[in-house]
Amino acid sequence: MKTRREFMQTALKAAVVAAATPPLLSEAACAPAVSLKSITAAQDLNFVQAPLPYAYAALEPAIDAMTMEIHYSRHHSAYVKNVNDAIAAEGIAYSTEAEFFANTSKLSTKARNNGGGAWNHNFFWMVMKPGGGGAPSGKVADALNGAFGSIEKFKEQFTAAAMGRFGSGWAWLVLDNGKLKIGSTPNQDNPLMDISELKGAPVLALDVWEHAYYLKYQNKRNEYVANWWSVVNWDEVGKKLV
Ligand code: MN3
Repeated sequence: MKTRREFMQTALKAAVVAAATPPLLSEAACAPAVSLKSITAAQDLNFVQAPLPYAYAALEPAIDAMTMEIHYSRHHSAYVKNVNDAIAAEGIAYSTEAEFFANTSKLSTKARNNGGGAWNHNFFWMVMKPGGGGAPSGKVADALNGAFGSIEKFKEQFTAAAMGRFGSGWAWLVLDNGKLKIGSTPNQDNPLMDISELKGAPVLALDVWEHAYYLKYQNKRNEYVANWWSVVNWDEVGKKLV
């Protein structure tokens, strides 16, 4: 049995690899002009749960360890398993995540919801880090100031999107044709989906499902959102602005 230290070292190494090759962008960049489905079924899309790049307790006090553990090891892992089950059972032939989401309108509800859940959480873990938050600087600050007038106005608008999403869903900052936009999606939909009203490449995301905060915050989504800013990984946001 691995010690916790060994486990974390393995997880961190895997996270470094994952960070170097974001799944969507790397697959999109390598997407073949012709689907490989015609060549071999082994090329079928398979969603992977990225290793959590920090310990369950690392984002405390903003996000408590038990919430992180349940969120990652039960909710997220279930989305990954269920979307892969749907892909296999339904013979879904897309070979990249980008292609899968661009054709969401043709997918089953199970494939749509669980595919979104698999991708959205992989993205969410990456845009947070222990000791994050603070004021963004450099090109992130320039981009947010340019698009929203000030960092404070950006945070206000993003918070409003997170608070205004009725029921379960996500708040997003996206880059759409060079323009930064804020919005939200219901359930596990995301801005890569053809059916989404909000479209663009995700830059920052916040999970506002109750499972993301209820153990610690109960009905106080506003406190969860306010504290979440202290773990935002602005370095990762900057990478997505390139
Ligand atoms: Mn969630």
